[in-house]
Amino acid sequence: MKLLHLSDLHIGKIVHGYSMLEEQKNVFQQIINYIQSEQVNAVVIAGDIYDQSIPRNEAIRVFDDFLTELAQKNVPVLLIAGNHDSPDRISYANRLLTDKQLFLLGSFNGSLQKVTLKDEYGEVNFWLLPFIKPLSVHDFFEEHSIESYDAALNAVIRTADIDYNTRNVLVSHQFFTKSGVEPIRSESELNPVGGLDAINTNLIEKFDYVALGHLHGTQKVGAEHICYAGSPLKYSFSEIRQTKFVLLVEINEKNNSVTTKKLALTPLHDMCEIKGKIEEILSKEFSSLINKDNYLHVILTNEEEILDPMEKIRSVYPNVMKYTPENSRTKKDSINTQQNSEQTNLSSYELFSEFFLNVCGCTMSQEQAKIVKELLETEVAE
Ligand SMILES: [Mn+2]
Repeated sequence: MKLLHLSDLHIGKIVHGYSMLEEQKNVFQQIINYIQSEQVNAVVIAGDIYDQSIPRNEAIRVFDDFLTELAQKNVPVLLIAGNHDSPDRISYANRLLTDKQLFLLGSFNGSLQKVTLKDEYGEVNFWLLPFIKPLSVHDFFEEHSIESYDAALNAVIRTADIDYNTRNVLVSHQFFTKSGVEPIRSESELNPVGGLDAINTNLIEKFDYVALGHLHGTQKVGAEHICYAGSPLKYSFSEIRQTKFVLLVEINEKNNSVTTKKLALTPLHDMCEIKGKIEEILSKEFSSLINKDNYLHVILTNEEEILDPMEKIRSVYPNVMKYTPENSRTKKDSINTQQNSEQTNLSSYELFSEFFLNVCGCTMSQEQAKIVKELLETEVAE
């Protein structure tokens, strides 16, 4: 059986003010082409369908078109909600859609959901697990104390009726790590604080394949058969050096190794970074070497302040998304902020007083101080 594993579509995402919808439509067409050329038997979408829990109308339409086209190709689709999705919206009409071989699971309802597909070697069980938090799982397992993501996954897997003598695929959208191995992370993932959400891969090693979503860089986690497909497009400048892929997974007889192959995706506009003084960057010599359609992050190294830098850059590079000054002043500032944040244990009032002093050059009057204190108190009360 050949699966196409994708994840983290983030349909409707806006990156630095630029809508990604046209990019997304284009990349979905590439995915449809792969389904045809590789004769794929099922498509697994491991969460973060939309970028927002209440997606914009245009985003819903783009997903509707994609899903309809998959259904018309008669390819079963196994899909779960990610942390960006609204579980109920993803589950909408899902009982009706199973007739079309579309298996959409938004909410966790107490146990892993099984969907069985068949190939020439027999049955393959797909276990669908939408994104879960310890608190949301806790209600279903009152006898256990579930305080961590690791404990939550443990309870879910342990209570599932999985026959490991048959072939099993887990579809999940959590942050899995192999102890001691640092994963590749991206800014667009919305990292939760610390490593509290990390789950050890020991819990899922017995599956024949684990189709993961959540991390935006394509990667294996501690084993050949536990994979993050990554997002189909670059969604932040931290991903500029990544190539984006969907994974073609081939599952044969039980215990015959599962193979994965990366199929590359090409964006309409690539995302890159250029660096230099503004006069260099705007020069013909420099700009003729750059694809001007690309989405750009421009790092300006001029020492002096530049008036309307974005406008100047845009006159040559229409798709500039962001610029950052980088000179002796900004380097000094960043050292200062680092030092400040190390010693910051100040109250909101103290922080504001400091801010006022920096901006106005004097301390607040008694009356001003009173207003700020009152405002801060109402803020807390709400
Ligand atoms: Mn994501």
